[in-house]
Amino acid sequence: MPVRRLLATVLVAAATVPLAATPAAAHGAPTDPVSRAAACGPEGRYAATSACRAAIEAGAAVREWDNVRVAAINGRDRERIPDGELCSGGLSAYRGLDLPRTDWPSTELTTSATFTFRYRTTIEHRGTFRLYVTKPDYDPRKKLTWADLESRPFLTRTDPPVRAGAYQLAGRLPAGRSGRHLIYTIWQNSNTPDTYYSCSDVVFRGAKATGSPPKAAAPKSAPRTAASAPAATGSAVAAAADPGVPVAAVTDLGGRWPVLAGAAVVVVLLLLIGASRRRRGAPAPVGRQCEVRNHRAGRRRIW
Ligand SMILES: [Cu+2]
Repeated sequence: MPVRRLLATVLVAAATVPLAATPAAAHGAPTDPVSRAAACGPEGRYAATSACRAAIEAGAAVREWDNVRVAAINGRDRERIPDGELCSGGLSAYRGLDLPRTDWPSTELTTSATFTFRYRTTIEHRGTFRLYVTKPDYDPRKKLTWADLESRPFLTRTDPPVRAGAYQLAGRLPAGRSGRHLIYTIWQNSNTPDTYYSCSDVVFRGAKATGSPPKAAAPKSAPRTAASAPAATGSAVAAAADPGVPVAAVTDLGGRWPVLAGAAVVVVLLLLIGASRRRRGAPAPVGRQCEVRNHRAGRRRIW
C-alpha cells in the first residue's frame, strides 16, 4: 500500500536525522583482542573487575575509551611517548591504563595462528595500524617500556576494510610466545594530525594439532558508546509508530486516514527533532571539543 510505504520511508529517514546531526563521539580502540580502555569502558563487561576499578581510581577517562589520542606525533612514537606511559599515550587523563597488573581483562590467543584483529571505530579515518608484541621475557608486573616491545611490528595495515563498525586487520599472531603478553597498537592517521595508542592484554597458548580456533579468555565485550542509546531510541520510536497500525486503524474512519497519517508523521518528526536538540544542547566534554575541531570535515557516525 503506497501510504504505508510512504510512512515507512519518512519514519526511517526521520530516525536517521538526529544521528547524522550529532557531533562525532570519538575515534576508536581495539576490541579483539580487547584493549584496556575498551574493556573498562562504562558499557564494557569488564568495568567491575579489580583492574578496571583500580585504573579508574588512578585516573582513566574510559568514558571516552576511543580517545587515547595524541596530535602531531608524526611517527616519532618512541621519542614522544615516555617509558611507563605507553598505554596512556602519555596522557595524564588515562594514566590508570599504565598500571602494571597481572589481572587486566585478557584475550586468549594461539601463537602463530591466523587471526583477524578488530579495531572498533566511531569515526573512520585514513591511516596505518602498527601492532607490536612484547618480547618473550615480558613481565606484566612492571610498567611497559619501549624496550619491552619488539622493535618491529608483527602486523602493519594501511586503510583496512571496516565491517560491523570495526577495522578488520587480517593477519597472523606472533610466534614463540606463551602466557601473558601485551599487544601494543598504534594507529597513525594520515588525514588527521592524530595517533592513537592502545594496550591489549593477551594470553598465548601453544598451537594445537586439531587447529581449533582461538578463544577469548573471558566473555568478549563489544563496548557501545552513548551513540547506541539514541540509535536504539530512534528504532523504538520508528517501531512504535509502525505505519501498519495507524493505517489499519483508520480504515474505519472513512476519508480521514490521510489526515491522521499526516498527523502521525508530524508528531514523530517533532519528537525526533526535540530529542536531537536536547542532545545538541548538552555541553561537549573537554576531550571532544578539540576532536570536533579536528574532525569537522570527515565526521561520519557508523554505529
Ligand atoms: Cu578521530
